[in-house]
Amino acid sequence: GGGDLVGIATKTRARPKKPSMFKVLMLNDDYTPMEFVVMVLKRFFHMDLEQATRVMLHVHQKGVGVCGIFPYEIAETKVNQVMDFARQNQHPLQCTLEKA
Ligand code: NFA
Repeated sequence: GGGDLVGIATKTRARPKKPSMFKVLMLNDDYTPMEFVVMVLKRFFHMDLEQATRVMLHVHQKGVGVCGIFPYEIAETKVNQVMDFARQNQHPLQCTLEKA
């Protein structure tokens, strides 16, 4: 098994590795309305009004902020959902992934 590099048997078993986690980042821009960003954070990241407003203002003031941290496939889906919703509403809001 694992952990027996120098011949001492241990109880560890080979096991699938934990999924890598990815931050979903939101970027500031000059045009997307604050209310739209709050709506996005509530709709796709399940934030309440207070939390969504806090994250929106952080992005507005600092240029970038974390919407959440998820396994790759979920993070990618969230980015696509946000980008599609922004495009449908003709806002330039941008979202991206970064390995956590
Ligand atoms: N900066 C945008 C405005 O002043 C608001 C915004 C916040 C946009 C967070 C994108 C992300 N209307």
